[in-house]
Amino acid sequence: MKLYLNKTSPYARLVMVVAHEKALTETIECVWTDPWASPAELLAVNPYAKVPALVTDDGQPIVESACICDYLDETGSGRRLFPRELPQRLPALRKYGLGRALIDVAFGVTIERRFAAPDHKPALAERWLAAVNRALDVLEHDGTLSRSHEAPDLGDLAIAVGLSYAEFRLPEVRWRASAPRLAQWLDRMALRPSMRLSAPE
Ligand SMILES: N[C@@H](CCC(=O)N[C@@H](CS)C(=O)NCC(=O)O)C(=O)O
Repeated sequence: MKLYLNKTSPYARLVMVVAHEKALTETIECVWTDPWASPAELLAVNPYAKVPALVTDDGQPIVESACICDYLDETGSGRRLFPRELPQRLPALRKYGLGRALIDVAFGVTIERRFAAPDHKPALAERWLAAVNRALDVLEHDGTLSRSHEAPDLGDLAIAVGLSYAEFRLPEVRWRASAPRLAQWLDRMALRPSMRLSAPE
């Protein structure tokens, strides 16, 4: 398989975390790509010029991190990260939604700031920053997270990627003091090889 990715994309990181958890990294050729330069090789795989994008061994392109994670969960070995059946699927689904949306708003703030014209009031960035703060509060009070670092599902992994991306790109949020349980959980999650080996340098 070929995976188009870059070092700082939280979406690409989530895919790499899943690849590690499913023991698939040896089968993946990483193609380090700057999506913003819209290189022809990426466009041939993903018309949206985004990373991550995957090409399977039989040449099928898969775009969108959620779809790529699903494919890797299906084809890799070990525990299922996104359980198929209820009732186990429900908490995973709930956390996956929260984690993916955290990635979306934290990435949205970063990108709006990066591309905003100098005289532009970053109204969406402010809105999304407020959403990040509300989400941190919800996650701090989510009792189901406490032991999940031992056998995380896809929802836990998405939340961990979202939190560490927010910490990396939005250091002004300083959430650790107001969400100490969540901070402790993230520190435990960060010890997993999948998180360590996919961390941006
Ligand atoms: N919904 C997509 C988002 C992917 C995405 O926005 N990737 C960013 C890098 S973090 C990108 O390639 N942006 C280039 C662009 O939007 O033109 C996914 O889940 O894969």
